[in-house]
Amino acid sequence: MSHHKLLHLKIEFLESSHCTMGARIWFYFIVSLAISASPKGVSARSPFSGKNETDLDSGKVIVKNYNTVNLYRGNEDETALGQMRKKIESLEGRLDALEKSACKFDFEDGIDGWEKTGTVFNNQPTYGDNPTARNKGQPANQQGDWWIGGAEDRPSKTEKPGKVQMDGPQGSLTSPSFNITGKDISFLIGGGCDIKLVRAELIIDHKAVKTSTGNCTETMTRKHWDVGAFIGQRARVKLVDRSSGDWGHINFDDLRGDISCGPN
Ligand SMILES: [Ca+2]
Ligand SMILES: [Ca+2]
Repeated sequence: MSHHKLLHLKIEFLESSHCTMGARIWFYFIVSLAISASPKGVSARSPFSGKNETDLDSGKVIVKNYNTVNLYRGNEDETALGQMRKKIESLEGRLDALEKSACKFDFEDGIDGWEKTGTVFNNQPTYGDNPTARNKGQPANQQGDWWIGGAEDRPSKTEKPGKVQMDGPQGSLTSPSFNITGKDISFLIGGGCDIKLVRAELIIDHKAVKTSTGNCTETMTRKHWDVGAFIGQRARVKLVDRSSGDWGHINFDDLRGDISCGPN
């Protein structure tokens, strides 16, 4: 039974002229017990816990706390509002996470959204540690299972491990655009080391504002760009291969940092 109904019952019973004093006291005692035993009645804010509610000594029963029910309901409304607010915050958090996950540049789901020129990136991304599969002695150090290996030729799990296309093919691979939200962008980079020929570029307004290259080893290492000067701007990352000579390829994976992929 709700507190509201109990309170009404109590008032009606106590106001009845057929009710004896002893019966009134007992009734009050039973109703109070019922309320204090109910889950909500355990609360210190029970409508029957007010100090001026009853005056049993004088033989009168005065109900002064009827408004407390509304107050109690008000508290319940506040609790419901608080829960709603928490739900909204949780939904906002999930939306935020979703937006960031859409900005994942780790090639674990392929290279959809990246723009290709030339032929060098036609067989990308590369599955697994392909250099180790051919005993190169230079582990790819990729993030996850998939990465961009400019000289590799293993675009599926079923392809023969260790297969290469070598340094001949050239071209570029440009990421979808993203917002720069802070000062740090980082990525794994490996392969050639002639920055004039093979590199990663940060493109803003059609210009390369940052560049980076590998260390003439297949093993990728993490490098950082300080992009504090470009916060709030829209950017893309472009992988460039303009070489067919020795170490004429670039390896790349796991672009991350202070970026978001939502609209501006
Ligand atoms: Ca990866
Ligand atoms: Ca090449």
